[in-house]
Amino acid sequence: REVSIIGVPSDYGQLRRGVDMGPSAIRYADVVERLENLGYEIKDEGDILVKKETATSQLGTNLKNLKEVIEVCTKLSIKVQEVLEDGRFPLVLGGDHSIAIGTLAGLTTKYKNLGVIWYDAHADINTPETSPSGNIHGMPLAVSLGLGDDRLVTIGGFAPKIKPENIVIIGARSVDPGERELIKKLGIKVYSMHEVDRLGMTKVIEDTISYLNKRQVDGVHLSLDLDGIDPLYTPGVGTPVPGGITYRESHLAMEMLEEEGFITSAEFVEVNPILDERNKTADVAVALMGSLFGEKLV
Ligand code: DIR
Ligand code: MN
Ligand code: MN
Ligand code: MN
Repeated sequence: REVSIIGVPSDYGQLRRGVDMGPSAIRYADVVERLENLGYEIKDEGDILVKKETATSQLGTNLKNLKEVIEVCTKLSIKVQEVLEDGRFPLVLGGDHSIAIGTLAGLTTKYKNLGVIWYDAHADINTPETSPSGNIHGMPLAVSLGLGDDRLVTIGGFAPKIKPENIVIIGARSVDPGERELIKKLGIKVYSMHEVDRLGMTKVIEDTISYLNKRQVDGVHLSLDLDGIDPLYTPGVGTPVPGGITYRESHLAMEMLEEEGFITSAEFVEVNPILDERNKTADVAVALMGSLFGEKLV
């Protein structure tokens, strides 16, 4: 398979600076070499141009840096669409999780019944009304479902991008009250840490695969927030939450998804080298990409 790497050096979706350096940190962790060694043809498309603004704009809303997030996600959606048109696998490196709005807008120009696996400590399904922070990285799932600020919802010119019954959230352990209500109302499938503990990761991924297969999805996007993993292993994230998925469980999840030949695009987000310990979090991200692309001893 041919893979295109797209860096998105944006930190506008939240307030902890430094996550814009995530793509560099992941490249320094040798992502290209790692995947080339697995026999893939890798094209590093470089970074989406993200302007470093000194004054940002909320465009009269409670959404922080709304104007900048719209610009970044619009550019990213176009790039993702181009990569798909070239028949390549988009591998997006964040940046904070608001960039998923752009990734999903690009992907759904091709995939009309896309499945989404959201690997995250959070549900990222806040709307402007429910958000406690105004940070857009807490909103990409809602936006992609057509809920939230119209200028975000309509990026790419159509909405909604995805269906609630095509989403599986794995690793959730910090969910806001409004998010909880919306998840219930829409009947979104969630494997919180309770289910991960109780069922084990093997069963969680088996069930995820059969659930999405039943939905007859035409592609599956993996959106992996490094804060889904326990901060013991990935301390370099802006909103760490203890009690997360382990390093081994995460590898197992990636390996099982790879065995199924299931994933058609992926993004790895929220790597913040300023908050990290010796690039540990980027190293874990690249190790997980290795497993997602078929790295195994035997
Ligand atoms: C919180 C934090 N739910 C918010 N979200 C994070 O601000 O909406 N998502 N950190 O990854
Ligand atoms: Mn997230
Ligand atoms: Mn998160
Ligand atoms: Mn592995």
